[in-house]
Amino acid sequence: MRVKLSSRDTLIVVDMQRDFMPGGALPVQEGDTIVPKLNEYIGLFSKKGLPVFFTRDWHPPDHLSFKEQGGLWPPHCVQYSEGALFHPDLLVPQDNRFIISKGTSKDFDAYSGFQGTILDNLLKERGIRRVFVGGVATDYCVRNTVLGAINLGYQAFLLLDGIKGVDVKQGDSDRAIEEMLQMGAVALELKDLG
Ligand code: VGL
Ligand code: ZN
Repeated sequence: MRVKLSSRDTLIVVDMQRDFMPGGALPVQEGDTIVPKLNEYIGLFSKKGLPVFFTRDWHPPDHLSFKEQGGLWPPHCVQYSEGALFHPDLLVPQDNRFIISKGTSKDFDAYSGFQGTILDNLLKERGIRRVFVGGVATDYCVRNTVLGAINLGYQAFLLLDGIKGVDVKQGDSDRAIEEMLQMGAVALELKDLG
């Protein structure tokens, strides 16, 4: 497949933060291995003058998703902590890039970059119609961001060579990919993009 990028396209890089990388608080196995590929996507979109959005988990220390508060996860991506920083090798351009913090209040979690954020507004005011999504985790925040985009009327492309999942249950990531495709997402790899 060949997809030609246009001015109505954007890249959304989901949650490429230290805590989601090997050695972090909530590691995604091999999560760091997609950094070079994501950097290529980022370079491509940037070179074409297209905006790049970076979502990040940005939790208060007593966030409801943490085990101590009865949630599912160990504490991760606490606001201003080292674990909340992006992977040190991730290419974050100086211009035309936006950082979207989510899960920022204690009583509300957000797996989707659209939940409780102004991401939809920022895309709409720029006339964006198609979103290209990569990052972690395939079965959580990537899945929810892709499905959220589709529900909001965007065409979503899933960057198959730029995602990694956690697989709390074996096969979760594969099932999430199937579900996204079923809901209308289109699977792509870097070589498909012009
Ligand atoms: C995520 C679990 C908890 C993710 C965020 O980015 O996929 N997963 N918080
Ligand atoms: Zn989280």
